[in-house]
Amino acid sequence: MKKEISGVTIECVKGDIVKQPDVTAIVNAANAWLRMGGGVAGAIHRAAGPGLEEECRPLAPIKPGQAVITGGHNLPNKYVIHCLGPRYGIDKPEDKLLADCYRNALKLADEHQIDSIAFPAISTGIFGYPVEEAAEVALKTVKEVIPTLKHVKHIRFVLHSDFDLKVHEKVLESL
Ligand code: AR6
Repeated sequence: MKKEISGVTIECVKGDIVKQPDVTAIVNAANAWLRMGGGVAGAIHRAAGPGLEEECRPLAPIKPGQAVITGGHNLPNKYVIHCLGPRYGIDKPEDKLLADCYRNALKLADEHQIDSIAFPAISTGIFGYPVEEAAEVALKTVKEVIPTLKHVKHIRFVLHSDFDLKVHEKVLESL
């Protein structure tokens, strides 16, 4: 499902974040130390190869809500933007910290003249953020940031399950 807001396309698809060869940057649901880990971070580091962890080392640790950028190494994407999402119930206020992830990632992308970017549902896996709440924060933040973007024209949410896709589509529809 797609929607256009102020000339920027927002899209929700079901899939794997490391299989988005047509976007310039993918976003990592990282850990503070920017190491391999599980979930999205594991998939990204496995696909990118050891050069990614090496490039990440001097950039770590990062704080909840922060975003940093690296190259894509063996991934088909030019860049990886690493965001540390809040741990639900622990890092507070979690909605502000989650919004910061999307805001900071998009700002960084725009500064690097990136035209297209794919996000996973940050914090909704190991970090325990309920997907319904996270989708509201994610999509509303993206809508809010769009008017400030000069280069980013395509924003894709890559969801791992039918349920997560449905939840995001419902919020996108209501934007
Ligand atoms: N592509 C797209 N989405 C995925 C993929 C994939 N390949 N794999 C999982 N998801 P998570 P978090 C979904 O746990 O909650 C890591 O170990 C998943 O179903 O990757 O921010 C880090 O090292 C869920 O909906 O990220 C951190 O320690 C969403 O992506 C911690 O986990 C996010 O799940 C970060 O936890």
